[in-house]
Amino acid sequence: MTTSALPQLMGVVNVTPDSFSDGGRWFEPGAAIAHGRDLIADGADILDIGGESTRPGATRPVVGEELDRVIPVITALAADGATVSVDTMRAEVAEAALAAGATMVNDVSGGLADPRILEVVAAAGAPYVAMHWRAHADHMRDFAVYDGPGGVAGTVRDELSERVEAMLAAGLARDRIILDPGLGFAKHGDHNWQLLRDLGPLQALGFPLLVGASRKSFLGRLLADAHGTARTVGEREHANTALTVHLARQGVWGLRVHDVRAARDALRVVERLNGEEHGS
Ligand code: PMM
Repeated sequence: MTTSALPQLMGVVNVTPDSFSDGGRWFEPGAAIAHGRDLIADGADILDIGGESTRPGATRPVVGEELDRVIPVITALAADGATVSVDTMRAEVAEAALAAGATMVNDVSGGLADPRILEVVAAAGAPYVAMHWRAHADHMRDFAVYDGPGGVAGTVRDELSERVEAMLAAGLARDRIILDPGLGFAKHGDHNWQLLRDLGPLQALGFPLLVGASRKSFLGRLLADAHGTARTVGEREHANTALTVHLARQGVWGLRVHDVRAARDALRVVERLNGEEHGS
């Protein structure tokens, strides 16, 4: 019976007009702050606040726009005492977010989009999530090719391993690094399933893993109806709950989720099955 620690739950606060999962819902700062508070009440360990949509085909906000979106929300939620991560690829945004109270940086590009971000994070001594990434959202689909001998799992491992070298060279401490396979980023449906099935090569690198499967389109396609129409974003939660249990049992460090309450319920079940006594 495994008794490994349960994953950290990172609740998503997208302060964007166009994220594919929840674009526009929390675009006003007041709505985003209230949503962050709800996620904490639901059991989030970390709030991940982002101002740039990475939906396939999305165009990037300019840096001033991104700052205007995230900084007021980070300031308010950090002042509440929440553990705040900023979801950004930009050094300037990471720097301002850390000054506003964020204590973690989640960079979907793993330092490729703006290499200076690594120096900013190293100087702050903050934990850094480096996701597997190949290109910006407007053309990432062109890069979804994994025909090397290691398959998708081996290729993602090798490319993240190169990013780790860059992080260490920039001065990040090894124990501040968290890796993420980047589900849905320059990956077709089957690539995501192969990664979920076989996290072993990535885990063998020896870093904690964060995984973000919540509401992604590969779940919508899995659950497509008889006409092949993908299940809508809001109706993919049960599939994500199944993945929450699967990933918790694989020993991942964290899960990036939209519905924290559902994920927390699933982790309670895992905890009970692991034999940890907690009431009835
Ligand atoms: N996915 C999205 C955004 N940020 N960060 C990490 N570390 N891992 C992910 O898988 C990830 C991310 C896109 O999803 P959203 O638009 O629903 O937030």
